[in-house]
Amino acid sequence: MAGLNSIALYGYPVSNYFNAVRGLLLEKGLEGDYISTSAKSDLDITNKNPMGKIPFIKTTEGFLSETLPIFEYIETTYPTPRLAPDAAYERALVRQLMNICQVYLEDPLRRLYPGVFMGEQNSSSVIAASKVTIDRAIGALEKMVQFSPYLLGSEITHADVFAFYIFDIGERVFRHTYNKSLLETLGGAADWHRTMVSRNSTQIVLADFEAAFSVYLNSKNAAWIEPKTNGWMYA
Ligand SMILES: N[C@@H](CCC(=O)N[C@@H](CS)C(=O)NCC(=O)O)C(=O)O
Repeated sequence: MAGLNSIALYGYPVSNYFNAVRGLLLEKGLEGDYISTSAKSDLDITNKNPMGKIPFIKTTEGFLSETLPIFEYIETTYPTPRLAPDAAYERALVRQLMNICQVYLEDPLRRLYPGVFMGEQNSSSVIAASKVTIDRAIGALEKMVQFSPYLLGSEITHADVFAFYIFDIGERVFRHTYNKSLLETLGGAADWHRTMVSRNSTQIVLADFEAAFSVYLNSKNAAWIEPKTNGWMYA
């Protein structure tokens, strides 16, 4: 990777987690090639990421997986420009938001992927259970986010980069399953999403996502059909 001799990124651009790490690297000015890898449980990958998931990175000291610790590692290794506050409490607030997004928003949305993106059916119990957790997460986020214009203030942080890729794919899942907009459900999120889309890093990541996602949806005979209209997410 250009300017990124000590970190190599593994994964593929359909993954919101992979895209979040790539987005952070780009925000740090660390664009370069990545090593295209799909998630598997074979030895070839589990000796690099014990869970066999993507993304993972290779550092000068060894492999590292799980997106939140990868964010932390990148921030410590490449502190400029800063995307996480120095002060312990403020930094922990950023992490708190990311954790809530990962556990209570991303995870229940992901449980719906089979019926939306993978040519399978979601059971009514999964649809109902996911909605309960997503609603609770949105209620929590309403209490936490500022949208001024970023989630936690005037400066972009890890929370924006991480949450953006959850909301971006989550909008598709939520619309398809519940027939309403996730971005509209969290008031102010549509403007924040627009702000994030306008960033150079996001444009690069989304260009690769859209190309790879279209191939993925076709290969899975997905129920979700990607709208062709520009700005459909805000309609
Ligand atoms: N907790 C992990 C989640 C990563 C994850 O779920 N990656 C997906 C792709 S978006 C994956 O590898 N799925 C395949 C699998 O679960 O086996 C992280 O923070 O990186």
